[in-house]
Formats: sequence, structure tokens, C-alpha cells
Amino acid sequence: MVKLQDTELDVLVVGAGFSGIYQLYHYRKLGYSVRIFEAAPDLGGVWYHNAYPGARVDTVHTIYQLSIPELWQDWAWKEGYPGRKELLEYFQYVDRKLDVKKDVSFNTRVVAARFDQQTDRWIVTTEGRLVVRPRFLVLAVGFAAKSYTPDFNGLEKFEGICYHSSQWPQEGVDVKNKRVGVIGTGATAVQVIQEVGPEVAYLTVFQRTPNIALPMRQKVLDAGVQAQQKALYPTMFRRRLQTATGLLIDSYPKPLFSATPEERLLFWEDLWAQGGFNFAVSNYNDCAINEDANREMYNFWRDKVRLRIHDSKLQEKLAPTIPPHPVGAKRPALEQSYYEVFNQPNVTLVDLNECGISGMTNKGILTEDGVEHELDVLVLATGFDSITGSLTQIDIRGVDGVSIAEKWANGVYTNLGMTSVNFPNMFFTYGPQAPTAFSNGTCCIEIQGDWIVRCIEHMKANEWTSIYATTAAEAEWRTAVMDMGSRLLNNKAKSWYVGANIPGKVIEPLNYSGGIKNYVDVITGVADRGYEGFTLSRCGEGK
Ligand code: NA7
Repeated sequence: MVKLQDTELDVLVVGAGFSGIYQLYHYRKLGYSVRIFEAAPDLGGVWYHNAYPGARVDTVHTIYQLSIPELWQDWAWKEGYPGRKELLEYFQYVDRKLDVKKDVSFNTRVVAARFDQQTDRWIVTTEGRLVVRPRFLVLAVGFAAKSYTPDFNGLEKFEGICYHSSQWPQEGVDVKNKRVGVIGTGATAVQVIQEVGPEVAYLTVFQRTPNIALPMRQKVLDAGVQAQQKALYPTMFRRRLQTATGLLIDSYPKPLFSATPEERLLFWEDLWAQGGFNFAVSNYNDCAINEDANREMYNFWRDKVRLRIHDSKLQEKLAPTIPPHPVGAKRPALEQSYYEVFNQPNVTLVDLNECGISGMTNKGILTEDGVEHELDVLVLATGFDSITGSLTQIDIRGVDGVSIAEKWANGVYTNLGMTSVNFPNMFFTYGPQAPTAFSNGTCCIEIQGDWIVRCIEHMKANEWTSIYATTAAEAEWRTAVMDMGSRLLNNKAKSWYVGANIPGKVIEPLNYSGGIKNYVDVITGVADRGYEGFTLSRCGEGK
């Protein structure tokens, strides 16, 4: 048992998902004293918690893994888009290879942190009242650590089984032959619906906004072919840094209306056949900013999807004539058999725009038309206080005594999407004002991880003990993020991309939309210029 109380670590990392493990690997190699605190009982981060039926990643396996050679060289994926079970197996494999767990404190939730300017150390407290004093605090808590359950009237009255998707029991719930209800049609709900649809007695889906879901085109992988491909992995990992999304694909370098309708059709049929995010990401380069171009793209999607739905009323509900919002303004789900599920006679779609939820009863959900939808199991696939909630739910106080939640109550302020003024020596990955939701997660966390490690190495080499982001740099970063974000059609949807899914949350672009390539250029430039926009100092020398 490691004795940690009052330990003066070099680095405390919070979270044992991809990001935390990547950071740990580098700090250990460089000889720092480092530890991960993880609230869950095992590795995996978001993949540990999201135990709901059908959970699966929608980034292709080659680039949804850590780029650390000793890991990818000996690992073979079974599916092109791995499911949660396989992802958790991967984390156990990572542990066997790197002996990660010996430096992780599980079941250890960080609840508070404040910075001691006398010693230039964070004082971090856990739920179990453990206190540690790291020089650097790295929050690798992901963007979806705080779930969102709407304030449904009488939710506590429901006597059946009810879980938010991210609190689904690890041992699962037997839904076979049960009457199951799903609230929501986001990426999570799409996975749940297509997974449980074929085995339940009855499925009722409560939809507010149709998902503009794209065909995943799952592949079962051949280990031999995969082994041959490995020679290309280093090139693939580098290629991620040259694209806007950190995937291997990029937008087509022409505007939509430069092509004839026939050329477009030919192009789209190809993207459609490739599946995955191709239709969203590899499309004409004005689709995310030109409403007319986006509408053409939508029409193609709508007509394709309608072919799979038998009932004309359902076609209109799931793939309406008029788009619910521009394509890509909400995150498209990747689906495998989502639309076919609605052709089953035992599946009902309740359109909440026609008839909302009045509340829950002991037996199920009561809608405004007086119908009681009786259920045995209710899945709340209602999303997250995304991007900021994972950080603001921790009582982290800056040197002025203001918490990060208070600081961001009227809008997010960060420098480079990794630091914030008055929170010295604190870094966060995969959070606000970074490429986060517009990028391949493993790519984003590695870029940011590398930057943070380099910064800490620079400080060590120069014997600096604190790094403060400057107010001017932070203001400039916010302006850049807002300007870029306001040009996107994204603002036309009430999505978590802009905080619009949470009542009372400020609506503003929460992601850096300049693309991975530009992000790398900008943050690398800051480091190359000696951490421009930051003040570095030594303990006792004054700030
Ligand atoms: P999302 O994408 O936020 O989806 C939440 C869903 O829940 C969405 O369909 C919402 O409808 C619906 N919702 C939310 N509140 C309500 C209420 N009050 N009544 C009815 N329906 C509601 O979360 P996911 O978990 O699917 O995905 C999260 C991301 O995490 C995912 O994209 C991955 O990147 C990982 P709305 O669209 O707001 O009308």
C-alpha cells in the first residue's frame, strides 16, 4: 500500500483513461514522481463508466489507440470500430505492457484543489480526505464525466429499472423480453436502440430531435492483414496531425456548388459506401459554413435513410423533409442497424415535439396526451454537461479564491484550451477551447499531453516552479475561439457543442474549430517562443 498523505508529488494526474495513461507513461520515463487518481475502480475512463448496451467507439481502430510503439506493435483489434468490451481489454493489455496500475489510486475521487503560492504546489483533496501536494496538476478527466438528467417531474416515482446511460451497472441489466423506454436520440441512444431493439418485448423511443446518423460500416478484422498494415502506423499517427479532425481524412478541397449535381452524386455515393465519418468529414469544404451546401448534403442523407424505413410517417419523423438542424451542427452518430429497428412491429417512436413528457409515474412515462407508456426499464440517454462539466464539478480554486466553476459561469476563459488565468501549474486535456469534440480523442489528448510534458520539462530545466497564463493571452485565445466558432453552422443547433443542452449554461462555442493542424502549429509556436503568453517564476521570487 503506497502512503500518499501529504506527499509532494511532481505531477498528479486525475483520470486513468487514454489521456491520463499517456501522461503517466511520459512522466515516468522522464523520472518524475507521478500518480494518477481515478474515481473508478479500474482503467478506461469514459469506457469504464459507459457500460450501457451497445457502447462502441466511432473512430476507426488504427488511430483510436495510443501511438506508443510498444503498445500498438503487439496489439490486434478484432473490429474496425471496437466495442466497449474490446476497449476495456485494450486497457488491461496496456496495464500488462506498461504496469500502469501500480501508479494509480483507484476509487479515489478528487473533490477539491487549491494552489499554495508559498510553495508553488497544489493542495489536492480526495473524497476520502487524502491530501497530496503536487507541483503540477493535470486534469485528464475527459469531456463527459458529468452526466445530465433533465428534471423530469416525478422521476423518483418510477418503480422499474432506471439508469442514466453513463451509470449503467457494470454487470448489465437483462432487457430480454422487457418493455424498454429510451429518452434521447443522441449518439448514445442510437447505440442502445440498435443493440436492445432486437431482443426486447417492446421498445419506446422518446425523440426530441432526429439524429442525422451515418452508416458505420463495421468490419471484422483479419489479424494477418492488420499485422501487414502496422508498417504504416507511424505514418498514420503523423498523418493525424495534418488533418483538421485528427482522423486520416479531410474535407474535399472544393466548394459544393463547383461540382455538377451528377458529380456530387457520384462523390457522395462513394463517401456513403466508405461509411464512418467520411460523409461528414470528407465532404465539400463549405458544407460546415454554407447553409445551401449543407442543405444539399442533408437531402442526400435524408433520401438514403428513408429507403431503409418502411412507414412513411416514420420516414418523416426520423429523416424529415426539412432538416432539424444543419448536418454536423449536432454530433452525427455512426449507426449499424438503427433505422431497421424502427421497422419492427414492437417499436414505437414518440415525437416529443408533438407531445411532450408530462412526467413519470410508478409504471412509466406519462405524455401530454394522457397516454401512460408502461415500462420495465428506462434508459436516460440524455447526455452530459459536456466539455466544461468534468472540470467545474471539482472545487478547484484559483489563487484569487475563485473556483473554476465561478470563473466560467459567464463564459469560458482558457489559454490554449489547456490552462486558465489564476490557476498556475494546472493543465487540462480534452476540455474547453481545444479541438476536443471536433477531433479524434486519442489524437487530441496526445498533442496536448506532449505540449504539457514539454512545458514541465522546460520549467524543470530552468528551475522555474510556477507558470501563470497571462490575462492578455487568455483574452486573445477566447476571442480567436469565439470568432472561428461563430462562422460555423453549428450555432444553429441547441447542442452540447455550444453548451445549449444544459439549462442556464452560457451558449458559446466550446471547441477550438481551427482544426488539429492549426492547433498544433499555434501551441508549438507558443512553446518555441519560450512560452509566450505565460509568466514563469521561481518560488519566493514574486509573480
Ligand atoms: P447527447 O448527444 O447530448 O444526446 C442527448 C439526447 O437526449 C438528445 O437526443 C437530446 O435531445 C435528449 N434529451 C436531452 N434532454 C431531454 C429532455 N428533457 N427531454 C427529451 N430528450 C432530451 O448525449 P449522448 O450521450 O448521446 O452523446 C454524448 C457524446 O458523448 C457523444 O456524442 C460522444 O461523443 C460521446 P435534443 O437533441 O437535445 O433535442
